[in-house]
Amino acid sequence: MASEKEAALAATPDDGKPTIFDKILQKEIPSTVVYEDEKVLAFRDIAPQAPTHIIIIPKVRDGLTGLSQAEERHEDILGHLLYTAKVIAKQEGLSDGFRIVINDGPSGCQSVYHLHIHLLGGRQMNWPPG
Ligand code: DGP
Repeated sequence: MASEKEAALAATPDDGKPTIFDKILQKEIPSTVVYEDEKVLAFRDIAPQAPTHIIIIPKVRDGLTGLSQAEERHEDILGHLLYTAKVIAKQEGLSDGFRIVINDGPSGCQSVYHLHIHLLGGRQMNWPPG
């Protein structure tokens, strides 16, 4: 399996095709869903980098392939994604803290071009990140 960095450098930023997350949304490929509402879906990362590693995505991409593509109309969904991360952190029992990550573009190590938040927890994090 390619490393996350290799996957990110090989990824095609927004080629207009459905991403792996579209397939998860359509239930074409299975995932372990931990939270869902009318706007977002959250599921466990296939390659967890911490005991808890959850991906939170908007159900409608609406041009939001990455944070760098955000426009004013996305403010509500961006706020909802962040608030949902906090709700899920509580649900997962991450009372000592957690980390939120948004990778953007090749240098940011983004490999899936459907905006997503990583919620990581359950171990002591380090700083700076790699
Ligand atoms: P990023 O590198 O920020 O674009 O993160 C993409 C994440 O998506 C990465 O941590 C691995 C995860 N991922 C990729 N494919 C799948 C999949 O098929 N299922 C699940 N659950 N996660 C996936």
